Amino acid sequence: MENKLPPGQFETEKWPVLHQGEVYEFDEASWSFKLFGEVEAEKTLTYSEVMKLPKTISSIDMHCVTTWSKFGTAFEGIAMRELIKKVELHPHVNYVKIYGYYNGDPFGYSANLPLKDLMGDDALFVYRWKDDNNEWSDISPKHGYPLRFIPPASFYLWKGSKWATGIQFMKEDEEGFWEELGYSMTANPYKEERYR
Ligand SMILES: Nc1nc2c(c(=O)[nH]1)N[C@H]1C(S)=C(S)[C@@H](COP(=O)(O)O)O[C@H]1N2
Ligand SMILES: [Mo]
Repeated sequence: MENKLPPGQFETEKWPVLHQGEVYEFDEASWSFKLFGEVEAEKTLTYSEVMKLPKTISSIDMHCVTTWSKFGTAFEGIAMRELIKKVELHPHVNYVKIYGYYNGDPFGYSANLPLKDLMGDDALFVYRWKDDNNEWSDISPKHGYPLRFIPPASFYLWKGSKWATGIQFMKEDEEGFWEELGYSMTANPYKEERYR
């Protein structure tokens, strides 16, 4: 399955830019990352607290529902499983919603995902990538700086919230930004789950 082009997709070498609304401009003083929902105690982390968490480097394939796929981009970031360690989850938490900025609203964008699929090295909140010159550089504001979720390749890239601001832990699945507009809850590119 890996490195195989999903149906209806074409391969691109460059990393295209796609989002709704304005590009968020990072301000460390007002930035924070919130862990909330079905947890014993909610937690809000500062930028430096997030950046002190253990790092993961991994190479991830990206599949955008607008039909481009980009294979094997190397990212550095913080794995979902590291962030989860900061809170105590209630029993039966099966889904998460990952939030990001939309036109100045820190919780204006969101995407829902099943938690069980996000425990590996390929579910990363990234801040750095190996760029077109094969050098490590910060991801650009347009790609979601200072922190941007990249989902595993078994999900279309709209599940990857840019300018990430928090994770809501949930017992039941719940629609995010694009899902409310008719896009797939499960979004597997290999099964071409674009709409529902
Ligand atoms: N905050 C936020 N994140 C977002 C979006 C958005 O509009 N706002 N668009 C999503 C969509 S539809 C896609 S395809 C990817 C594109 O990511 P890229 O521009 O880094 O390639 O970002 C996703 N994350
Ligand atoms: Mo998209």
